[in-house]
Amino acid sequence: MKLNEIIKQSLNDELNRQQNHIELIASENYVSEAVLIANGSIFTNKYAEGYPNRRYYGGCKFVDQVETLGIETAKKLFEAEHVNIQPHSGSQANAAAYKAFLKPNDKVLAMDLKAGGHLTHGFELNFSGEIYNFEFYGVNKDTYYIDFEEVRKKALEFKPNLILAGASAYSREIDFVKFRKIADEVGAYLMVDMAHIAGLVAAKAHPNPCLVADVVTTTTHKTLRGARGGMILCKAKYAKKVDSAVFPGTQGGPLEHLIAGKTQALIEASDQSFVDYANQVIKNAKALCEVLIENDIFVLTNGTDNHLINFEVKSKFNITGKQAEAILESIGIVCNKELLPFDTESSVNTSGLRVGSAAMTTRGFKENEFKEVGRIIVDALNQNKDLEVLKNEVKNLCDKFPIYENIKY
Ligand code: DSN
Repeated sequence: MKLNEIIKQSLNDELNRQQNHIELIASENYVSEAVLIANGSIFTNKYAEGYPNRRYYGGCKFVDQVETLGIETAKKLFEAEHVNIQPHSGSQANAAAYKAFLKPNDKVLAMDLKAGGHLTHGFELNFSGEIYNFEFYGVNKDTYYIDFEEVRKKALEFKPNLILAGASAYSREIDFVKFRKIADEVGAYLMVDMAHIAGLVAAKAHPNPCLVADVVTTTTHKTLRGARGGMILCKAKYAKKVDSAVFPGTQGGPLEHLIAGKTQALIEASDQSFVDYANQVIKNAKALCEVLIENDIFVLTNGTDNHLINFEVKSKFNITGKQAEAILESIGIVCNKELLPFDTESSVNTSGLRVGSAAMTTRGFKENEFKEVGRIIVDALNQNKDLEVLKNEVKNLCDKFPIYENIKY
């Protein structure tokens, strides 16, 4: 069978889109061609319910080899005692982690979605908010850093069964040891969702939550630059309950082709070149941040320690985050509107943007390119320069840093 024409055309269009845009969505990246090969491999055909060497299907010898390699590579990379590499996504990883450590209606203290948390951290319309009893901490109104006084106060009052650290939109190093101390003080489990920063953790460019948390969840496709999916890392004493919560608790057959893609990425992340990459990601985010701050844009926390920057557009440019996202997309820069802590706009409009440096660092951008991107963003949002001129500048930058030269559908 030939590839359907519409699918073929869409894949080529998407390839062109990815080549000709500056990708600043903080949760996105460009995987290696090797990861793409693994993702699209013949493991797609294989059922393998269960775990390596204890499956509910025959013919699992080769998927066992790869899944075991992925688990062992992740254990070493993250200094974790046990790893489950089967969750289909970060949400699935969180669902399984909750199931392993909590009963329905148990209490969880997590970061508020409005302060930078995630849907699966207790949002009322999400399964997490429906099944468990969530209370939230936020960030300090002056500094926009996590307010540990509030975390401790709420923990003492609420007496959660589990405290959850980790965020989708937080640009500063997270002090997991402080969270551990508070969890110990109130007798709660500590869970960390390191989805955004997993690549930085792997490269030791961010403190490692696996050293202090009871359980750590992550996606594998953000800064970690692997196949789309999830992973759970935990202490050995929790291995059985975590594995049971993934299968049969919340999932059936694992996606072994994506497990191969995750494994390939974990091997790539074990190389010195990935350490260099992760450090460059941080340098690049700082470079972009500097340009925004120099141009009097309100950057939350006044900087960044990781790959991510949240900034306000409403007061400086008199537009919403939604409008800013559209203007930037019209010149070839892709990012997302962001509801900021204490935002007075709706979640549809928002006052800000979230940008990240992981993807363009993979393409080879260094500080100078990120400074240029910062200047283009400011010019575009100021709306005092011809957008066609800026669009050409974006295109020229993209042309200098090609992607997937060997791929055509
Ligand atoms: N939606 C992802 C993000 O963009 O941060 C998190 O799952």
